[in-house]
Amino acid sequence: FRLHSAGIAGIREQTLVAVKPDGVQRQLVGEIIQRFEKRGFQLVGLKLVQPSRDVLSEHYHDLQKKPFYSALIQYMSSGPIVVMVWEGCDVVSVSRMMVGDTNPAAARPGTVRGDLCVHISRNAIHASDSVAVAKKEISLWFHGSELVEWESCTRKNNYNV
Ligand code: IDP
Ligand code: MG
Repeated sequence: FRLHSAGIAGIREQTLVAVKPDGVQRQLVGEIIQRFEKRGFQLVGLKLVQPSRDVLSEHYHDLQKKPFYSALIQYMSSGPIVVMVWEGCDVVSVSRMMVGDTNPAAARPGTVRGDLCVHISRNAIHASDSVAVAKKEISLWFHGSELVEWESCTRKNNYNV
């Protein structure tokens, strides 16, 4: 547990989470936000956007050569998404655990994908897969002025710092 050495800095890690078009259409936004809130993470950015193909192609540039790439861009641009920045200790890796396997059929019950969806082509949620990628994704989707630094009154209870 690295908080003792990292102190306050250790609880400032941030990740990008997005409710994909199927999740918004299926009215899962509240449920998904609630899971991150209840876990104890802190919301520092939130917006509903109709993503452009330009931003999506940057967001998924690593997958350009995959056979499902064009279907993925089509899916992701098919309607509004909710993008969020969540902050907290180990938020990147913990969010990935909360999201579950890319393929919902393999996602464990208790995860977002394991509880709320069934197929890899409509898997409801995105979360950054590393701290470095999170930094890139946050700056791709948010202007600095859209992120709010605020003092959570639960910090002492969540982290004892
Ligand atoms: P991740 O979202 O769990 O990080 P990635 O491998 O980064 O998974 O893939 C990004 C997204 O591309 C997935 O969430 C899913 O929407 C889509 N995707 C990945 N693999 C497939 C596939 O085999 N068929 C269809 N869509 C896929
Ligand atoms: Mg990924």
